[in-house]
Amino acid sequence: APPVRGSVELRGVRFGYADGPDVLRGLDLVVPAGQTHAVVGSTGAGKSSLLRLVLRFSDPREGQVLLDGTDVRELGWDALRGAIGYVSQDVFLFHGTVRDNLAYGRVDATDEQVQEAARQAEAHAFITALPQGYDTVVGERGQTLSGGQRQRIALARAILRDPALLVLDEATSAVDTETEAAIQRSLAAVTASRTALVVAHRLSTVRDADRIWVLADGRVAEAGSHDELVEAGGIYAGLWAV
Ligand code: DUT
Repeated sequence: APPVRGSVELRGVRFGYADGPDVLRGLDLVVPAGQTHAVVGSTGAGKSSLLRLVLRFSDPREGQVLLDGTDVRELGWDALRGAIGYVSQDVFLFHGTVRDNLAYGRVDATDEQVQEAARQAEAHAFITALPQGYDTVVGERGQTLSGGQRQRIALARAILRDPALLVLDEATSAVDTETEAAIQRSLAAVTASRTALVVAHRLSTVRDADRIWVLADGRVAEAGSHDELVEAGGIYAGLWAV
């Protein structure tokens, strides 16, 4: 098997928007290839800004963002887009069939590959329960899917594209416990063989992470495993009231 890739490193990253103040003030963070790391912190702590830098939607004022040891500013756009699967909070579904939405970015995928990805992402069951199954038209003015269903479609999309790194901005919307468990299994399937950086809003996601980074005021305030951070009794413990 090829080596697992997708390692991420931020070195002394300072960042702010336009001519506004610094939002990130000297961030150092490493996600080794193959691991799943979670980023948590209160609103405005800079979690989405961190993801923006990894995706190169923005560049830092100072410091470096590295993907597999190469500064993302030196990677071509095709290489960057090919290496990273991005699942945003607002999953983009276009007006088309579920199948076409799943195969977005992988138009060459066979029906078998599409269905296998959907199975892994825990999306197959609800898709087959739709009026026309995989041929059901969704998206703008189409069949409405719940937030949890949309996120699982996006995870299936990511499985199909097989990126080295998954960057996930977890949805904040409340879901029932059954959906929560399904999303959890889906996430476990996507992150099993690749690197993942997740802005986490669910306790179940951070519990499973190899390492948790707690951002506060644009800095890493705490880092460690769930148990270590609970034991420390700091910001993390307060966030989840555990
Ligand atoms: N900010 C801007 N312009 C933007 C986005 C954010 O000035 O286009 C500011 C708002 C905030 C800081 O940057 O003071 C950090 O925002 P970010 O969205 O990175 O924080 P978050 O931790 O992701 O917050 P949330 O959990 O509310 O998404």
